[in-house]
Amino acid sequence: MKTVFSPRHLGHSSQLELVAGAIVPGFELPSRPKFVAERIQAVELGPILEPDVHELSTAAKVHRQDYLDFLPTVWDRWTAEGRSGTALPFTWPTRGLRGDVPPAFIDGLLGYYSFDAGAGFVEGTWDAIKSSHDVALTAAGIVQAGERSAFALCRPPGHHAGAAFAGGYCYINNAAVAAQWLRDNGAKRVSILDVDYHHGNGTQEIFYSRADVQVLNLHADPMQEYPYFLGHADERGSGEGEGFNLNYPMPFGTNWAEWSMSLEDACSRLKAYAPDVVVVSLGVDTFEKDPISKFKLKTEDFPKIGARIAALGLPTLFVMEGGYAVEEIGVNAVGVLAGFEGA
Ligand code: OKP
Ligand code: ZN
Repeated sequence: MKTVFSPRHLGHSSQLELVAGAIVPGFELPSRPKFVAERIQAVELGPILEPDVHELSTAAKVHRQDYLDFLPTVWDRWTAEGRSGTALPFTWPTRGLRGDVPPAFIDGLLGYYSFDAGAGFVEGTWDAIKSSHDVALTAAGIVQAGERSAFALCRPPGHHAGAAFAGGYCYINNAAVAAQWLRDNGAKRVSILDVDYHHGNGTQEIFYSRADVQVLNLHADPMQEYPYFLGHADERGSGEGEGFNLNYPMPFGTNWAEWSMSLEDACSRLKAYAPDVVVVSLGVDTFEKDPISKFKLKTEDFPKIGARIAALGLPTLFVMEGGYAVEEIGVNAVGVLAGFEGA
């Protein structure tokens, strides 16, 4: 399996986050993909390629143009106010406030174009976002060209990013852009299977009223876990998209025996949809030792995920999402890929 990866993610660093009332270093560390790349080399999964540069025209079909125009301007707007550090929002247009008028000033714009304070900007953030997007589209091109699978080693991740908002470490929804590109380049139907511990609220929002992209999400119950305000089982799509969004919320403590039952159901629903290609939002934060998650999957379980997906017998694009047990992220993520290849 070919991997696509860009070192340009490294400029996105020094993130901070608010955890239990304290501001601490962010968990989404620049070192994460290095452990994955090292493991790919150690097990000889296949070559690691640099991405081609892609235009944002496909991204503009799943994101709002004004949002895409805003992202590259954040750091300049921030420094124009004499600021340094990390650009972060602190006010959001929630119930009772107007969400239809973008303010003119940077602090207001950051709130308007986000749903939480989990996606800050430093000088290198936009370049990292763009490189992650390019990684996803380059890997999609490998699958479209006829290979059975490819791995987009994206950083930053994407599945919390919606049509016009960042949040939860995500800015551009890499898996959504890849799915849209695959639709535009021969695939009649695409399934997105999101196995990250957190609900992919952005992916759900983007495709919620569409029948041409099926979205299946396995995740911690939003009654207990981030992102809290989406991901319930009764969210099944709307209009033409009715029935094409499926959520599998699971309680804290879920282990392989329980998690794999959701995977089995999702795979049978996916099979019935008969897509031309599968996009896997591959988070490995379901791991028992993940520092921000509360599921109980073990290292030995990850190859079984890959093997189950391989049994679908469909072209498959893996897109990296979460996973914060930095030392083990390589073994676990590559475990899924090796399991897919039958290694
Ligand atoms: C991104 B992905 C407060 C907790 C918020 C945000 C988690 C984002 C996960 N600091 N945590 O789905 O792995
Ligand atoms: Zn996650």
